[in-house]
Amino acid sequence: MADLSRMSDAILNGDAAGAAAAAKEALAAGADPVEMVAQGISPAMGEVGRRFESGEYFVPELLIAARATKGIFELIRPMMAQKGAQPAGRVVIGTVKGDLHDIGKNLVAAMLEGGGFEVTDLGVNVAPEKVVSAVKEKNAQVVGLSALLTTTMPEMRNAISALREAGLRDGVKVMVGGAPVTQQFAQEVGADGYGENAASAVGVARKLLGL
Ligand code: B1M
Repeated sequence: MADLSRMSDAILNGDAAGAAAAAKEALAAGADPVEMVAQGISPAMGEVGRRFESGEYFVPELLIAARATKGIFELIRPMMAQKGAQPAGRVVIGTVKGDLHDIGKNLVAAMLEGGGFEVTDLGVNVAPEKVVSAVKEKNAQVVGLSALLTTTMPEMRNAISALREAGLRDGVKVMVGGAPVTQQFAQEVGADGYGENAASAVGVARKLLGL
């Protein structure tokens, strides 16, 4: 396993050029892109969130750390996509209406891509009707919904209701996640699965599709 500590440190310092350079070095040393997300980017961004909560970091530090991860994703995304010729399944993912947090959702999307899924990322502030049209357009088998605010969690229920009203609910599995979301909440809103973190989300999606 290549040393990912330089890449993680660069993310924590918001050093986009250093993070990309360290990621290139790790790849050259044989690092697996999926492991780079699970064992490098994901814990580093978790630590960024922790430092924000404890008052060590403020909004600018958060945003430049997130920007540093984007450069790494640009490097590794094509390599992740090459891994599997046949997609494991088609996933449509987004952060729910009213919610602009996308760092965790981006990690989940990257891990799913690395796990061989074809992922359509709808971005943030995704209204239920947009979920419905994307499921139709992409013929999606899994819908992934992320929420970071307690005030936007009910949008998960709204998106699931919209799928039901559009007659699509039986043909698609819904996975939910995000810091305030729990297994119990997932059951309450009628989701099929709950992903606690980016790494476990891949296993949940596979299980939902019986893989
Ligand atoms: Co905001 N924010 N934020 N924020 N922010 C939180 C969530 C908060 C807990 C901070 C706090 O006050 N302690 C709080 C919510 C409180 C609550 O709801 N009870 C909060 C607030 C209040 C707000 C604003 C309202 C602040 C304001 O303006 N007054 C505002 C809301 C804007 C909006 O959305 N409408 C706001 C804004 C922002 C920024 C823009 C500054 C920035 C977001 C930048 C971005 O995402 N591009 C931001 C950030 C960064 C945070 C914290 C610090 C970090 C979130 C994060 O990225 N964590 C957060 C506090 C915290 O969580 N420590 C906070 C790292 C990330 C890797 O973890 O997102 O949990 P996470 O994702 C994990 C898992 O949850 C899981 O896997 C991921 C990787 O392992 N997961 C899934 C996530 N989605 C999944 C989906 C799945 C499966 C697993 O399946 C589909």
